Amino acid sequence: MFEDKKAVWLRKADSLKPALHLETVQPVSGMPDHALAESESIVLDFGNHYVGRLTLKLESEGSHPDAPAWLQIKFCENTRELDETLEGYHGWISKGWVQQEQVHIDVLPSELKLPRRFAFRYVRIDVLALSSKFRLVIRDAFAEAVSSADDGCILPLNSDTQEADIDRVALRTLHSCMQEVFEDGPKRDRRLWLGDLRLQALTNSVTYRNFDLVKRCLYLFAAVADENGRLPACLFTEPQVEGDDTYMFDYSLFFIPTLLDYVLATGDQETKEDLLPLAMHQLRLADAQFDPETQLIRDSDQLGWCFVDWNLHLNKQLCAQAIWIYCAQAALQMHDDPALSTLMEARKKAALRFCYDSEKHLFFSGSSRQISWASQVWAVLAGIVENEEAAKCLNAVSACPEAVCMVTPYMMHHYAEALCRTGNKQEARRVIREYWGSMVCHGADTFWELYNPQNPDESPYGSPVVNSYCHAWSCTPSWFLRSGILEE
Ligand code: RAM
Repeated sequence: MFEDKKAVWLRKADSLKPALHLETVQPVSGMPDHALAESESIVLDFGNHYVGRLTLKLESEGSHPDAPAWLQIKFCENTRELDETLEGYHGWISKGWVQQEQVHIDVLPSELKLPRRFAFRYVRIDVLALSSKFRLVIRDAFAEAVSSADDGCILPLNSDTQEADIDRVALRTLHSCMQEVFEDGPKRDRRLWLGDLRLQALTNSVTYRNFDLVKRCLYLFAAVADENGRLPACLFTEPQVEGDDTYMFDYSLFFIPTLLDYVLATGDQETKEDLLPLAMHQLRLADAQFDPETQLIRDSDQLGWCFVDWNLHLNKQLCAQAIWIYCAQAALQMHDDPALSTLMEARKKAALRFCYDSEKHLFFSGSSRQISWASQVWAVLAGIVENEEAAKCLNAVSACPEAVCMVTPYMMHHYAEALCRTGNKQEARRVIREYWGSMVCHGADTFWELYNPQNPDESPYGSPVVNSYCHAWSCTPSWFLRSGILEE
């Protein structure tokens, strides 16, 4: 499907590849004032989060080096990573992501230019071995930082200090994730994910306004649709553009609101006409997962069939139903389709009939009738309940201690947006100040992939050692603070 189009779409994406802005940066502290002996460690602090390549100018002091200098160089996005080790890590995500190198330097003086791109504020250098006859001098250290975001575009934000801090960190998050595509995290896993793209594009529209990058990413996804026209959850760009073999119900559908937001922000009708059939096709593909009798989506216990949030206990059935409805609405804003409209209403009714307790004002999900924050949030965003009823639903979940909680800034974004939708902008602002503000209080320079205030060590991967501390989907406070959505 769409086979005749893919080569052209890929060419369009290629032609929109951005030029990266380069910046040479140096540590603001931590440069040693003495020659280092074996077993010594230092921490260079670059003063902000950067994505780039490190160069060290190394020399020796004492006798002529009679052995290699053996160094471990660790790149950390925040201070907690400085002392973390890989020992005992048995998580399901590769430990290859941990930004740690060991190098042997045979000849001194020399310039060590690490080829790999890292995401970091801190660089810890451990001298694993020298000989007793010489010491190591770090004469100079600098990094060539890269991003496709142009900070010159950013207008100052008129707000109090806390919100200005949150906005600064959110902007830095987006800045570091903006490379040749909107990456999900420059530490891990550097791919273009549809769910992350949607929120980055939204924030980009009121900050860096690099719409060509959004357009490029839309075309990249279009070019990697599979033989049935289904969009993968994410894609690789190296060594050549290729879709991942991971599909998620919600992520494929999010192509639709991402396209809509892009068209609304730019008025680019040509791209809309070009990509709309593929967008509409995602809704049709999703139909196979609905029970034609009830119009309720069939649940699944397959991990990741639908993403929603990283809480591994979350049942996704109701969220999936709501996300389909939400995306159908986005499609209808681009294209009138009475049959789709009727189907959407039927699916709203099904959610109310089979999954809503109208006395408690709570949606439940799955055969265990699970109550979660995510279900209420998505039901509100999809307009399954509206106005006062929607407000009651969000109030009810906040008074329900057993409700399965939200653990990612990604899900918190949707909560804050749902609050705005019910008119409770004050509470949305409070949530942003409390949740993202608390990461700032913990010293965040960029916002994290995962943050559960109740359990700061939480990781869906088996250990926080592979968590990413600059993660695209957490950049949306700048959208809230700059788009006007929080204004009464
Ligand atoms: C994480 C990725 C990405 C997200 C997926 C579903 O592994 O880092 O940000 O979209 O999960």
